[in-house]
Amino acid sequence: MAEKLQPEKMDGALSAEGLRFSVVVSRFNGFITERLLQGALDALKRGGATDKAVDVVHVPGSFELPLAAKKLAATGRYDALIAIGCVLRGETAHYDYVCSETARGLQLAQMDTGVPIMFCVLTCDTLEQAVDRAGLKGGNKGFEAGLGAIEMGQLLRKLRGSPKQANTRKGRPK
Ligand code: INI
Repeated sequence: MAEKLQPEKMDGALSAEGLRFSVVVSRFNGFITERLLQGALDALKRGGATDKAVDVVHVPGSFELPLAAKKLAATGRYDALIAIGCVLRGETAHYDYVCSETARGLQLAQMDTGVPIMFCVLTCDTLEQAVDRAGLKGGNKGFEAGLGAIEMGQLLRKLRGSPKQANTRKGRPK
């Protein structure tokens, strides 16, 4: 039987040491977004981030997240960003516009700048669904986004061939 292929594997370590982060937070539905922010900061701290390595920026609503995130990412100061918002369905189509443009704008921002931006925008039908995801039954999506930011920040350093993540095998990042 042929030997199994053993491909090189690559991923980002879950260590925030030496990385810089920015968290952009929507004030709209702040009851939820502030809890997501606490979850994100908890993950960054547990990962080894220091106070100085993390900036927090507030914007009025989720719709404003993409522009602020893009400007922050373009400074070149950050390894990863976390965008936090909470959109709750109302009686009109407003919800759909805010959700789709926020998602589209954040994706464009990370693709344009090359800086990972975690999508921590809850899009819920009810407040109960949002509460569940901000520290109750569904965990805390901010915490998950914090872990994602660390992993993607490390992975991007590897992909850029940062000297800090020096290669130990010829020609390929470890
Ligand atoms: N912004 C939110 O972040 N969540 C919402 O649920 C929401 N609703 O329902 O209206 C919301 N609207 C504000 C929007 O993000 C902008 O701040 C506003 O339209 C000004 O541009």
